[in-house]
Amino acid sequence: MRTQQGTPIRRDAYQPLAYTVATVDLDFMLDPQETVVTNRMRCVRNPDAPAGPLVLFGEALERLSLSLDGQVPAAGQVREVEGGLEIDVDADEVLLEVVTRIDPSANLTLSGLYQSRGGYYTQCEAEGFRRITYFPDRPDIMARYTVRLEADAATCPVLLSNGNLLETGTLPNGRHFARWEDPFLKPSYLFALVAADLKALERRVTTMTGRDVLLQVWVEARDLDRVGHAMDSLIHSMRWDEEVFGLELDLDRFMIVAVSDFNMGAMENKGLNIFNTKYVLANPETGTDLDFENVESVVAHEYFHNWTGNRVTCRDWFQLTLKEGLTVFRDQQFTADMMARASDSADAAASARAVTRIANVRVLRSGQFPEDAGPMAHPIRPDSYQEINNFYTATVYQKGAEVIRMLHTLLGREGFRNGMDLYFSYHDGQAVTCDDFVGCMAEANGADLDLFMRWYSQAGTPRLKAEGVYDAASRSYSLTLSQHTPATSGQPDKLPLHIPVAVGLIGADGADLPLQLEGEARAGETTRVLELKAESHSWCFTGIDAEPVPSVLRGYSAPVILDIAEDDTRLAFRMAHDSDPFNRWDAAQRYMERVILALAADKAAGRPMQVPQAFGHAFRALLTNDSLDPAFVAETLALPAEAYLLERMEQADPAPLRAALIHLLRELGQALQADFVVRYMDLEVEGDYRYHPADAGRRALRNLCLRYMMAWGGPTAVQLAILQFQHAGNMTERYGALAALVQSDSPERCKALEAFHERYRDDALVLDKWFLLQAGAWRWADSAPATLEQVRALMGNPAFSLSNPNKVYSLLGGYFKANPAEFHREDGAGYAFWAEQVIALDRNNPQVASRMARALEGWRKFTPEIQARIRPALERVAAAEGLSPDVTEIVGKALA
Ligand code: B3K
Ligand code: ZN
Repeated sequence: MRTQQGTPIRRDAYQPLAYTVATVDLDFMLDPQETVVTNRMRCVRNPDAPAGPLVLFGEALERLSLSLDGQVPAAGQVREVEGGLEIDVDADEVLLEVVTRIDPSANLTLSGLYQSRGGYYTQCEAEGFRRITYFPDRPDIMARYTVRLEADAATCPVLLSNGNLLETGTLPNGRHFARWEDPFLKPSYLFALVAADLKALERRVTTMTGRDVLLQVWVEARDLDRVGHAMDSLIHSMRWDEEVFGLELDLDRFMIVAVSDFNMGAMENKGLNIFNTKYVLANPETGTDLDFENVESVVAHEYFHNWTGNRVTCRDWFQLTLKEGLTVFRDQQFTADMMARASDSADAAASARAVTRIANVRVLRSGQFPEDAGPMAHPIRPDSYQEINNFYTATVYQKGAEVIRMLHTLLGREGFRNGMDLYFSYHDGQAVTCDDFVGCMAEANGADLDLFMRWYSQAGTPRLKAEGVYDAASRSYSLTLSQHTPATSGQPDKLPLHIPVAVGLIGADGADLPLQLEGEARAGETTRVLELKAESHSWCFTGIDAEPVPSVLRGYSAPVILDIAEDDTRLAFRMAHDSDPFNRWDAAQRYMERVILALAADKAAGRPMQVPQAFGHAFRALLTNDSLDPAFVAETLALPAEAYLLERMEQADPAPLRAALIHLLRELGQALQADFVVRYMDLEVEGDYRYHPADAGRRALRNLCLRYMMAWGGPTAVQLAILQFQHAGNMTERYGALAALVQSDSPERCKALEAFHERYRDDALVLDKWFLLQAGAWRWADSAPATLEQVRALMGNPAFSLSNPNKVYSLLGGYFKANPAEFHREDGAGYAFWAEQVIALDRNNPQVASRMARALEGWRKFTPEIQARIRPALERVAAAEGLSPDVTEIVGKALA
């Protein structure tokens, strides 16, 4: 049975259960405080498992009755054990009926069955189903479900569950019911129900084989004007999966439901996806371009899970990346294709793809690299965990997607597709492992991927070193690649990985050279994928007339840190000429990172800060280059994330880093003011708002110009910001102007914040932005109020609530995670506040508390003085009474 609290669960301890479940028939009598769940299931002995009792997990359940084949169990036949029940069964098959009572209104964990704004919703992944009824709640138990829901007709006119609707009817006392049947086998984590007062936007579409299907997006009536984009995104996702992978929707009805209180982004329940409102609702007045993009990609992600996750699922939770890494990769490809498709030239399409890739890599570098360098470092397939909910990580998701992308790079588009086809032909309807997936990729392509499997077992970000030597006499260029993965907690020794490295060589005129590898017939390509499989290997390129500039890791072909000796001139050269847009962006970011870290070092040492002139020139050259796609330029001139920069410091120190960033923004804002103004004026988007990459790119660069100008804060800048704020035709412009004002010391910032609040006071999602912006505010003048005091004050705003995850993520998450200089203030008050809030949150919602707790897990990267201030806060949380396993694991690992 489930282990004792605090003992880790190990991947190598996997055992199939002695009894599985063939069919489940659930009956819900919904009531806010006393919901009664009757669960009748046919349990069958598993011939492939060692003999043992029937195991049922259960948590926070009140058991009203239990029978076996209609009989009261014999004395001692049913045993209560930690985490559930064990039942001795003689027969190969038994019909078990268990009736439980639960209290949805008191369920603030938002796991299991809970209430939000008067409705009932479920969240079962990973282990929420056991909070609804007793069940062998593991992903390898796949069963057929039928569900009957009964609720008050006035407050919950809509009754939904997975699959197809069989029957509805009215009952006495104002109640009504619905019966649903899911024709597909599914694990319990994909179960869902919704009973609420909702309205749907509906569309009927025809699938690739000519089946007519019904699509619905369910929201509260007041939000119906914000669901069009989610519906379009769903239809685009369906088409894309048909075209690219030959995968069709397998149900007659597919539903998306939006709920305001939700721990994560969304959930892929079979046929009934439940979403955080943040990833469904978007219209021009309330959603930014980024919101539109996020809605599209999350809708796609959850839809794609229908095949990668639902039809083929995970054998155990250690295999989580099997569905998550693969599905993130699929949604990234989808977004890139959608962006490219909307572009009006091949160049624009290539740039749009690069912009998508850049966004993916930004998330990896700022979210996953720190994780890989801290106490929570784990392979994409972890070896152990204490609380599975802590392992829905950037490593499992984002690095997992990079691992799938490497397979795609190594096998090619067609080879990858063949591997996917084989995967579904072997494993449809099964719960499998990552080895099964990679095995199909290998078999379909006759490829040897044994070495590649190390990506699944080794944690830590590999360092890739590239060194080139030009030999004029032989007209050859030799490139040596070597790799090294630093030790991570629990994994001191690392082995070499199989790394695809895309490489190009740039000639003095800025054009790519055709590549000819010594001893190889094939020639002419300008980018080659080199496969590094050992600690070090050299490649020799021939027929090269003069020393080239190498462009290594094009398109970011592997999730590694590239170490390459490049002086400023070379970086500026690649920033201007690299034909690979990703690497061109990367060159700019490397240059900017170098400048920022040098400024921070000057600040820390008490020396005056001085932005190098050459950098200013290179920056200006990009800013004024109007032949480049504005979206790309915006990415190139945007600051690297502070979280990533902290990772790159010898000893992380947020205060001088922040001073460096402010200095850089101000200096550039002043020196290039005229260029910023010209660009700003040119980029105005005419006409009605449309979510389109070309328009979004212009708005992004325009907002970036405003941000630099406002950092300097001349009167023109202030005037432009106020005008944009007041006359914005959409949220991207309004929010962009507000952000520029807030990130400045202009007295106008307060007025703008008030006006924004006034305008959107009843709009929860827009207020989340308002909270986030203030939580993330930098201090541009010593006289400015401290952010912590602002955050505390904002917690008293009637729109704020500790029990709404979105509010917590915006205000507290914004402060703990997106504002390092203010959070790590010298008096340690930020840490005391953190401890207080983590403990308070943990009483109600351990998953949310744990996410906030993770803000300090990387504490050992900071200077010794900062560490000394953080430790007591960690110890205070660790010592708190009744701490959840979720937070216990995080602070335990941090302090270990
Ligand atoms: N599979 C869910 C995540 C569930 C998180 C549980 N703590 C959403 C997704 O990845 O699509
Ligand atoms: Zn997912």
